[in-house]
Amino acid sequence: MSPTRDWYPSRHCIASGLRSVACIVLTVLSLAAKPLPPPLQTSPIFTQEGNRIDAWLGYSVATIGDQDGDGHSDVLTTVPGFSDLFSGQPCALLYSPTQGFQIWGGAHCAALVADAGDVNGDGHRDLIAAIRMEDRRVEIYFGPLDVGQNDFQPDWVVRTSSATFDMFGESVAGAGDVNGDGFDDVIVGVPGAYGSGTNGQALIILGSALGPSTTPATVLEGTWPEGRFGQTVAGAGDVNGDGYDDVLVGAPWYFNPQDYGAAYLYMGGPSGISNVPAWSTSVTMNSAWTGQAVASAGDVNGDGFADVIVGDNSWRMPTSRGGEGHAAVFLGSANGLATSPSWSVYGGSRNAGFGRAAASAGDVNCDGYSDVIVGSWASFDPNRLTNDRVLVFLGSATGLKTSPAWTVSMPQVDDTLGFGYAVSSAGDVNGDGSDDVVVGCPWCANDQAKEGRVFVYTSTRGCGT
Ligand SMILES: [Ca+2]
Ligand SMILES: [Ca+2]
Ligand SMILES: [Ca+2]
Ligand SMILES: [Ca+2]
Repeated sequence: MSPTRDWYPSRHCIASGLRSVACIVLTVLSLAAKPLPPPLQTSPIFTQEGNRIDAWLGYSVATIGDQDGDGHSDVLTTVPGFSDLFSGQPCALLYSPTQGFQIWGGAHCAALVADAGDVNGDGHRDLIAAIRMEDRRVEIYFGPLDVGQNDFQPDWVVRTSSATFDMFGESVAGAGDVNGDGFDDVIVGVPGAYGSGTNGQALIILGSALGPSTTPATVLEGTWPEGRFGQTVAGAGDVNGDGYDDVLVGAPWYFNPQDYGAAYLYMGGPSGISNVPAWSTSVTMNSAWTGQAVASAGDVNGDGFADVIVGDNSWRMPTSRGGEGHAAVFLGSANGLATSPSWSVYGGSRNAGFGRAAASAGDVNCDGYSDVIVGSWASFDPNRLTNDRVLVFLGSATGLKTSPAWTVSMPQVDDTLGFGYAVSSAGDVNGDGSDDVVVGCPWCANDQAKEGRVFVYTSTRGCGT
């Protein structure tokens, strides 16, 4: 695709309110100039294959800041298909720009990894991992991760003993600091917890100087039988600016009876997360699966209130557009999240699967507005029209732009790849001041079927220009 026209003023110009003559001249010249190239490279600075059949490398991707202290953000990915090879042994993989790609000793063949924030308040970001092996459990490793060493033992573990069907840890995320005590908190999804009035759960677990609590402070409950409440969870940031972080929970199988799938926002406060949702959204469309992705969008319009993104499947009529997928951004404000989305984008063709993964991209173009990355991947329909793609949309004073500033596609149409199944900000991997992105393709194959692959893309311009 062609890059969108955009103007990228320097940080100096933003800070000075564009008052200087140089900035005015720069503005005029920029507006008259050719469109700028995409904010991110279209070739990865780094890529790694699983190199083993069914390794599923790239199933989950995350950034957890700079763990090895080299001044560059590091990237973590899971490789859950190694679990039989490494039974009980380390198999999460970490990419450090200065140390390369290596097995990191921990997260026992986790399916999912996420940035837990700083749950014990020691100034280091911690990692939360969900393991789906002989049992389901969730582990937290306190940062800094022992890169290059074998750090086998998690610092915190919660497991389910006999409830193998509750899907414990189907989703995990950092929740931010929901009760304002200075310790970051986490959220764990249990979408298969059914029975006795339970219709899926999400557990809020509070951090402390000693680490996370062993029991949840709040158990959020779904309202619809088998709605898969907790299939997705995310920290929302502070959407209403009250100083307490808020959380998102998706229930993509919710059906009541016109709404298909739902996403909920729960507000933080001095005593933690309220167990009554402050906001919800749903789509009146069969098999919409609203909430298949929920994520903080960062602050896409720079007003100081965190914004959120919600993905749905959008099984639209006519069926020629069925399954194209859709994502919507809802803006925060002092009153909470807006009822209607400020940004609403569809996949554009049958079974494009747009919005099955979505995340904040950080700020890839260094303009002070958060940007968003969306995966459009892996149709099960062999007749679909588009390749797997990943797109980045730029924030602005008026919100997220509707045309992507950066798009990368897999070269062939192949419904088994999954390029964009997992997407995340990578933090600032190359140290140029602007944020980079990481993309997982767990069923990519280059010799071994479903070996998986991960891609890191860096910014083209950096800051200060
Ligand atoms: Ca807290
Ligand atoms: Ca809040
Ligand atoms: Ca905002
Ligand atoms: Ca930006």
